[in-house]
Amino acid sequence: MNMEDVSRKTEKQTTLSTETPRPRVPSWLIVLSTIILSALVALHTIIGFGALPGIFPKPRPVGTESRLCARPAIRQEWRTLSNEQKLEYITAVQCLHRLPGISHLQGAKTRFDDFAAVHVVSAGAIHHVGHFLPWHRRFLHVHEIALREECGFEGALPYWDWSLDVASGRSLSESPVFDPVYGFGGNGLDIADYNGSFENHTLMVAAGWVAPGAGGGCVTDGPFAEFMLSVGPGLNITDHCLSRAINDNMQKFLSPARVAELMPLTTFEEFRIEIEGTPVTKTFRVHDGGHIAVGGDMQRFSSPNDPLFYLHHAFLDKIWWDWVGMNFSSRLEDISGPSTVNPPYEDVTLDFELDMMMLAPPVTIREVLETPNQLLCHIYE
Ligand SMILES: [Cu+2]
Repeated sequence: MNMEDVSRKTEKQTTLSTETPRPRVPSWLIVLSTIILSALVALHTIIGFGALPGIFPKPRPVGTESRLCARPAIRQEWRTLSNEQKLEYITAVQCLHRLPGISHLQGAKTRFDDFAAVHVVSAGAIHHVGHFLPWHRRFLHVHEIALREECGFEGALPYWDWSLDVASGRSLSESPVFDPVYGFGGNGLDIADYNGSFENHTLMVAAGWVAPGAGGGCVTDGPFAEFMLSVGPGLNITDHCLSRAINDNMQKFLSPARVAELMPLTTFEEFRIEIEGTPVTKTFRVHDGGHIAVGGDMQRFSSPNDPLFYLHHAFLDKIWWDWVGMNFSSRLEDISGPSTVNPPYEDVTLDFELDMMMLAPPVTIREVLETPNQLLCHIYE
């Protein structure tokens, strides 16, 4: 093919392409499409961003894109981790327990104790208040940072979805979190006349609440057998072993239905009360239910003495984040509740500071609203 042929062919193609008739879109179709699109956008705005997830991605409030981190850590349910990942987490917790404490709070000998000590000292100010969930979110994050920076942990904090154990129909003690090798060990030694962490099980049964679980003594198997602690139990400062009293009578407060019924609550005020439980509610809810189901140290102000504290609270934190995700536009910045346990009450605001004492600098509630932001940088699987 010579140059003339090429130019003639090109010219022909050009001529052909300009001569091909363009499909004409009828004007009535353009008008109809515009109306349908506008209606969808309006509907989406009115009924919430979570309502049409398949059509629109979850939006972020204007200006927050730069607040989101690029590669958030993925917090997984304990049973979805590989055995290797489980051992990495357990090893990191044991490492924290070997490092000397820095808080100088009463009784805190190790870095692990530091966290229990701050929780004990803060306990009267961080429960049954508006910042209950934000404070614990930040507390878990600071603990996760310590595991990473001081113990070389490269994973993400796992969580324990106890509703899966309830749904299985088996005893809680058969949960993978209580595995003696790839878990946190099982129940405490059975104490015959154990009357509960508060010596009040007899009263609780009489009041028609729940019968106590067996155990009550030291955890005897697994990586935390004879795990020595110095803060607690409760407000005491005593060298003691990690204790548990696993209580299957608490299962009814930890079922999938109890998690599901939190989701439709429309205000943060209802949500925070319903997730936390007694004494504001008359019977247990998922927060106090999980603490009492494990029992022993986990049931007291010194509950971070049990490594399961972090997995239990991580699941509560996931439930809060899931709840926000149900209606992102109205729930993300919804915060309420008293800022103190005792009067005169003032409602917390987004500028309320979450005090971690010497563990970490304070941050505001606003800074922990989104788990995948630059500060927290995690999501839940
Ligand atoms: Cu707490």
